[in-house]
Amino acid sequence: MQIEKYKIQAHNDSLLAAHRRRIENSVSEIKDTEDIIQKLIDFQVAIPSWALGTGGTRFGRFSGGGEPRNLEEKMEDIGLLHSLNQSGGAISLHIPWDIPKNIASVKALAAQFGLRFDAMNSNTFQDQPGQEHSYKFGSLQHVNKAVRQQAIDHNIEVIRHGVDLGSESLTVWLADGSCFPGQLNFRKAFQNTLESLKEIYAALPDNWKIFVEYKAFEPNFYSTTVGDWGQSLLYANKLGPKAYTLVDLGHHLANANIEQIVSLLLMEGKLGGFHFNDSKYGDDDLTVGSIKPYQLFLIFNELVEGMEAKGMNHNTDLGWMIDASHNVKDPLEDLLQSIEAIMLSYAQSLIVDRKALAAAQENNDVTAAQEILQNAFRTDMRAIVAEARLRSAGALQPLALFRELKVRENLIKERGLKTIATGL
Ligand code: RM4
Ligand code: MN
Ligand code: MN
Repeated sequence: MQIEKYKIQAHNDSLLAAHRRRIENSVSEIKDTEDIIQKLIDFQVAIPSWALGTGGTRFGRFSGGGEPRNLEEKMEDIGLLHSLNQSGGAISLHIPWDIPKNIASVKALAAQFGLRFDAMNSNTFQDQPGQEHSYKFGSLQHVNKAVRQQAIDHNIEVIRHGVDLGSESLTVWLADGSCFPGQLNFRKAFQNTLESLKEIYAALPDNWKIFVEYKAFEPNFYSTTVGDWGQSLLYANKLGPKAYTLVDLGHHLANANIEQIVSLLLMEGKLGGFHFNDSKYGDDDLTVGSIKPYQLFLIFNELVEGMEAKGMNHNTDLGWMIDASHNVKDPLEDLLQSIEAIMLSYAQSLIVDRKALAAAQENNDVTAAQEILQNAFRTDMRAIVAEARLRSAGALQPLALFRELKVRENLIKERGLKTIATGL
């Protein structure tokens, strides 16, 4: 299914008068709105190929219907989403869940939907049918070189698929670790992992980056071999200039100060990728901004401040991706909500009065500093974000239009009620 342009146009026309009133009000209250709108238009977030189906937990999975049955249908879903909000113009593939069968036709489809191939993701956390060695006790860290080699070869194969598609980065997330004290020699596990990563690093094309993603716990519950940003940064530094740390919002221990982490990683020039989601307890993979919107804003505030300090391009110099699992909501609706939350936080972080904040910091004026941040966070940026969508031919209200057009009902008609997407 595709959404015809005239339907988006009609939807926008019906809402235009009310939108005009709101945007005029915002423009009169907020400085530099043209610059902000342009930045919002440029900002694109990748959608992972595993986020289009219903997610599940180890207790169960409740399929919602009309799930994409193959890579082409997943791309079609992202195309739908992108046509509604014009902010999800990239796809991130997980191999082997989504191995492209026909490169030329997959590329043509991507071009048709206006999508680019973002970071490739390898998978050595599951055993695949016919695989020689098991990853039960780890992959790149494994005590047996043959297992490590298999995992290295897999990552190199993922790079090859990425090269075919025009991707320029590899994200390595490892489930490696241990479940019980004594199970692992921490130093050996680290060294094995480092050596394995070095072999993968050596296979990277010149223009590629490798992102080392960390996670504090799960599926291993005693230790994780890339468990936090310190460990990830150690690997990234030892690997070389093409290696970066990837921050996934759900991969920290409770109450970690993620905004401080991203600030320092940016300072070191070692923040490479970012996975958006939200959580209350752990790696919950909930809709972005649904639980802790202020934290999301504070993180964006540091991202923008840190990128500005380094003269980085907000859109292209970091790999932005949503990494969420949709267990009870329609995945496409959930993704529309996530992108909206990202754009709102990004927009709010762009209006922080940085000069005044720096002055307050220099004067130890704690109250003023807090006021400056909260002023930005409490500013309603919805009309500005909608205006950016309008100018790039998206819908003023993507979620409302998604429902009006009965997109899910149509997908169920096309694909059936019982389809299951590959993924977790
Ligand atoms: C992991 C991690 C990875 C993602 C997998 C599916 O927890 O967040 O980025 O690829 O889940
Ligand atoms: Mn992730
Ligand atoms: Mn995760």
